Formats: sequence, structure tokens, C-alpha cells
Amino acid sequence: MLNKLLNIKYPIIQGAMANIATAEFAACVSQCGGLGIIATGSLSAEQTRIEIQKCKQLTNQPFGVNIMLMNPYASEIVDVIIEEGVPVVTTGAGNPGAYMAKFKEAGIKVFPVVPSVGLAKRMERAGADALIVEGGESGGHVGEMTTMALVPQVVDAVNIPVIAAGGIADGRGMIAAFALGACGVQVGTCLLVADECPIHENYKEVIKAKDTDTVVTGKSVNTPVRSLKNQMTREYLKLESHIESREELEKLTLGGLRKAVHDGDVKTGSVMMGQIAGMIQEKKPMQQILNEMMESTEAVYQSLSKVMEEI
Ligand code: TUI
Repeated sequence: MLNKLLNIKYPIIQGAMANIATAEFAACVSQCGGLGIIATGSLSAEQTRIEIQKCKQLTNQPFGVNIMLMNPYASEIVDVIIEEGVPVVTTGAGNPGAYMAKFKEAGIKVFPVVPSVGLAKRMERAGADALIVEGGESGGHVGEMTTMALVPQVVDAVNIPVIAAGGIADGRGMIAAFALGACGVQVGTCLLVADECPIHENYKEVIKAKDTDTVVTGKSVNTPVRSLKNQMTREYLKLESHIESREELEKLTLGGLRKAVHDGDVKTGSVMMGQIAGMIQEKKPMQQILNEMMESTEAVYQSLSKVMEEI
């Protein structure tokens, strides 16, 4: 089980959310029983070092760092993570193969996020300790496959632990992930409404989103990103039909994330969130979110034998 592998209370990893998952946020998740992850998608190497050191001050529980592989500072960030002796690393938006040997040598556990069976197998061969298998229901940078179809196929294809991500926010999702062969989950969207989540109040309007309110932009330039439908996504999709410059389009998303998170500009900003946003109804403390997820997991598990009896 994931708790044993990581020495944490709950089998829950916090998804890396650029501009959101600061040292304080990651430490809070770790203090509440999950694995907090510092997101470095928008950080330099030295900013990453400061965040790691801050997190060490704030919690004595294990925490990890995510490397967003499209970040131009990714390689320096890897060195900082090794120097600071972070126990576990997750990676996203690319293939971390080039850094694997370095991490292994330093005794750091590596959990790459994978969107396909092919990359899952390559990562196992390269020495990954576990895989975070993420379906396109997630917020942010996404693959094509759904969690439901992808997780069992990866479970069948590899011999290392699998953690499911994408569309999971309560005990039903957690039990479904276990049923598909995962040993834990990674969640992001349901943590946006935590009282301790440092996003602008407007971003917390995630609670108003309904099931069909997110959309994927950037498919044409190979950077598919799921976010809340708004003026930006409408303009983006219009531009996308005739502009092919990745740089031009990225200005709308990457810069837009900061606008949404810090300035609360949810009209022209990039309000990344997953499809499960429609189910998120209330703002509450982080501890309550994680406790309720575990309590409902137990309740759903108990109810399953009744379902089976009635078949
Ligand atoms: O990385 C994420 N989610 C993210 S990163 C991010 S910051 C950003 N902002 C604007 C534009 C782009 C990024 C926001 N959300 N999730 C993990 C994830 N990784 N999902 C999919 C992948 C992935 C995709 C391709 C992993 C590996 C991969 O490999 C391709 C290859 O090289 O074989």
C-alpha cells in the first residue's frame, strides 16, 4: 500500500499545481496525513530551494517535489532536489528519463506521471519506483486517455505500484481506483477549496462549476491543458483553429494561470481544474477534506458487499 511505501497516514498524494502548491500548502497536506508536493512549474532552482527549506521547517512529515519537465530550469531543479535530500519526486508534462540515474544514485524515489501504457513501460525500465497514472479528466496538462481505461491497462503492463489520478475526489473514486488495481490516488481539484489553499477567492468559484464546465485547449500545439471554460478558453479555441505558434498560444495559458491564481482574473486567466469540479460543493479545512475522503472510502467499501449480493 502507498502509505507504507511513503510512510504516510493516507494513500493520497497531492497533485502538483503550479503557482498554488507552495511550501505552506504542501506542508499542510503532509500534516493532514497525505503526501504534500511542492509544485515547481513556475519556479527557478533557487526559488525551489527556498520552498523546500520552508517546507522542512513547517512539517516533520514526508513531502515531495514535482518537476514540471517543460520548465526551462528543470535540470537545475533536479540538482537542488538532490542537494536538499527530498525523499520523493513526482514528474509531469514530459519524460524524466534523463534524470532517473541521478535520482536513483541519491536514493530518491521517483513517481513519474504517465498518460499512456507506452510511457509507463519505459518509466518502469528506467527505474521508476511507482507510477502516477493520470487520466484526461484532470486539470492542467492532460493526456488523451480516461482514468477508467488507462489505469487497468497500466496495472497489467507493469510490476511497480500504480497510483490513479484524474476525476477522483471522494470514497467512490478511491474505491474505484483500488478496484482498477491502483494502491493509492493523486488528487488536486478537490483540494482547491481547502481553506488553506492560497488561491484568490474567485478561483474558489470551482464550487459553482458543473460537470461540463471545463474544456481542453492547446491540443493543436501539443500542450493540452484542461481549465474552466471562460473568455480565455473561447478566444484560445478560436485562435487555435488558425494560429500555430505555440509561444503565442502559451501566453494565454501559462501567464494566465498566474492571473487566475493571484489576481482572481477568472475571465481571461487560466483557471485550471479537473472534470470532477462539478462535484465539489463546499469550502472546508484541508484536514476535513482528507478525513472525509477516507471515511467515505470505508463506507463505500462496506456498501459493496450489498451491491454484490443483489447482482
Ligand atoms: O503536468 C501535469 N499537469 C500540469 S503541468 C501544468 S503547468 C502548464 N501550464 C501551461 C501549459 C502547460 C503546462 C499544469 N498542469 N500533469 C502530469 C501530466 N504529465 N499529464 C500528462 C503528462 C505527460 C504528457 C506527456 C507526461 C509525459 C508525457 O510524455 C511525452 C513524452 O515525452 O513521451
